[in-house]
Amino acid sequence: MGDLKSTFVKVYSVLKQELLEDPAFEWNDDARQWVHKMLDYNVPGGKLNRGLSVIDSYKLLKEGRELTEEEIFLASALGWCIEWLQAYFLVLDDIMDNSHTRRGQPCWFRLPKVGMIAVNDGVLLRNHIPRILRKHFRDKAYYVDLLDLFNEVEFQTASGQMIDLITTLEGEKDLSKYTLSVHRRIVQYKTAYYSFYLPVACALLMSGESLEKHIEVKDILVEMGTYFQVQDDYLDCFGDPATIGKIGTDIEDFKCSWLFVKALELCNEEQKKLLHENYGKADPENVKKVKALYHELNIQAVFLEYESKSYEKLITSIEAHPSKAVQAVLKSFLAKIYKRQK
Ligand code: DMA
Ligand code: MG
Ligand code: MG
Ligand code: MG
Repeated sequence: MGDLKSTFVKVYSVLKQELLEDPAFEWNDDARQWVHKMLDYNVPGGKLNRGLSVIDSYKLLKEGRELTEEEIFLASALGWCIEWLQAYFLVLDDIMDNSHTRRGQPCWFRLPKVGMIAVNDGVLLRNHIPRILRKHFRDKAYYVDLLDLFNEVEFQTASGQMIDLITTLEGEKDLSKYTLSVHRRIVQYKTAYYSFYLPVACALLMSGESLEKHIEVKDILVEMGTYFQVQDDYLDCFGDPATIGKIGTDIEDFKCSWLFVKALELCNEEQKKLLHENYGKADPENVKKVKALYHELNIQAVFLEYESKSYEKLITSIEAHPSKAVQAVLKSFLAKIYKRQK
């Protein structure tokens, strides 16, 4: 695994170099330096789970057959396209969520020299994806399907971000807007498709599979992605910022977080009043009161219960799948995130 990761990281340098020499632009030193720094700051610093999963999944789909160097390179390039997509969404997400840190450093837009240039950097990151695909996949039979896949998933993610953001407008007027079904819709779109379905779909396309034949796989991955975002909501409040690399802002931002939805379900009228008065405020005193109520309602235990139930359900659906290779892909993915602390 360590070896796979180092190969994967080497491919990043190749792709970066190609982008910095893209013949479609007349580069000068300033431009090249900016993009170089922007990429190093935003693309490779995460857990790389999504990117590595493309290679992992492709390997498992090949059922033990040794991969050629070209196959490893291509699977890695697709993995990096997902990491680029993620970087693009995160740079903009941090502006919209008014976040402070990401991956253990200030959010890109917080750097004094960057500010709102980060908006265009996000657009650039997004544009790098079709450039990478064009350079390395243009002559592949699955090129069009790949472009279509990235476009579809980007649209789903942006739509999820949109409902995540506009739900807070509704919620401020009316707390009854925050329900489990609204939460599910948000996280399915903003997180599950790009984080879980996309890596496996890339590996399937590379293996010559058609995606329409794998609807059950998609359903399981969307379920897994939903569980993953519930963990993200949990860690936003209860995670250790030093471990997760970011400081939570969901309470301040009035987010339709899983924790908040659960708290609303469990609280009495008096506690609901407290949530009304303190949720969605930037003052640390208000945030403290919300967190204290989460403790009082024992939300952590409710989460742990949810976590093991989700795991059991996922394992059951995975084991119902007819292909052992596909089962292995899905189980390996689940093992990476079960009970994660970051
Ligand atoms: C983020 O949801 C979703 C995308 C598409 C970036 P979030 O704001 O909860 O993520 P984070 O907690 O990492 O800011
Ligand atoms: Mg965010
Ligand atoms: Mg967000
Ligand atoms: Mg979050």
